[in-house]
Amino acid sequence: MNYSDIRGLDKYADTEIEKRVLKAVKENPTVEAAAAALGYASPRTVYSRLANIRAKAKAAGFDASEFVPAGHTVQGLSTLVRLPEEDGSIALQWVKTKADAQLKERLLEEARQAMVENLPRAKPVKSPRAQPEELCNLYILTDYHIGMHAWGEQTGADYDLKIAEELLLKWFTYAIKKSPRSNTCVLAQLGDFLHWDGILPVTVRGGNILDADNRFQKVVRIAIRLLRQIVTMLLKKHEHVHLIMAEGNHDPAGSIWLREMSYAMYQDEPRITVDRSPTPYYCFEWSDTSLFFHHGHKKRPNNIDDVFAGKYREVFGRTKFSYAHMGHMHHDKALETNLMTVEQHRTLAAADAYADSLGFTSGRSAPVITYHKKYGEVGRLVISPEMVL
Ligand SMILES: [Mn+2]
Repeated sequence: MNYSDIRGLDKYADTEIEKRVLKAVKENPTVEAAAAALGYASPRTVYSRLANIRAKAKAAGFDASEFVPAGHTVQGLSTLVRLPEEDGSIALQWVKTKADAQLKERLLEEARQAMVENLPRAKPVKSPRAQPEELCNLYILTDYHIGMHAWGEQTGADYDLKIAEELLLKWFTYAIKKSPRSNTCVLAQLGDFLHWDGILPVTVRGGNILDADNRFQKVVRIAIRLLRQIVTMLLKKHEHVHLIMAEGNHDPAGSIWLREMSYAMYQDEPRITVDRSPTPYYCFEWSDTSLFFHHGHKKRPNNIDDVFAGKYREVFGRTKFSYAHMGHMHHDKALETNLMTVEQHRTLAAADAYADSLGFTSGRSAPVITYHKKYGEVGRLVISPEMVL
């Protein structure tokens, strides 16, 4: 006898001895073992107690078919009845079932529906009123290092998950409000959005321990929450939002799921495009203006112009103004080569103990740069944390 034979019988065992017998049958592999555990000389006493319980269950309308698993139907019952000269009672009953094909299909469909329901697809946001067609705002966000921990006493400014979340939302609120109206915008997240790239807070290449705040799942949750809010805010100002989630040296894997997640999340929003390029060199074309992006971990500002011109030969060839944007070093640098203007940007994030120990003291800010279809860069707004906090 196995456990399933006595399922549902507990509520009909109403004497102490019957409860003990049911418990022993549940806990032992055979009725003989249950009898031995109860101190009975023979299993007959156990059978007899079970028969009494079943008789009570039957009188109360107990129905074995209630044990039919989901997606199955009853195919037959097999009953072991005691001899009439014993007491003629039911000793054992098997409920034989088979899979119900239709029901199974329905259950699978329900499961599928449930899974689809849970996929977080953003709802389309109402379009803003007509914006200047010829302008495109570029929001630069680089080396934000979500999950980094900095102790102000040591580094000059505190930084943790809470500060990072508050600062970025305030920065974008301000930047969106103060920047010129424009039809299109590019959100260029230039890499190192996440401070580390897996369960252990260590650098990807060297395995050096990073100052972290603190659980990776919290970092991921806040990163997603921030991006969704920022994108919704951008959609209220701009007709078209283009997203770049660049690879950084701190988040080579993290940036992959950031790109793919953004793409899946906004599939139903025709006003958003997402750069899913797996190469760490990105490009956006705005009529006569071409914009190029790279974190800065593979190429430095002084030797990157030919990489962009070569990799995006056609875009480069048909545009008149070319600008490359980079991060990684956390401080400002700009140079103009024969091919394009190359700019390395500051970050909004505070310095960590590592940067402090090496004597890096970069200023903190991020720009919104406005490009005209015919004239290239026509405006720039630089916003520091002090301006928004
Ligand atoms: Mn970096």
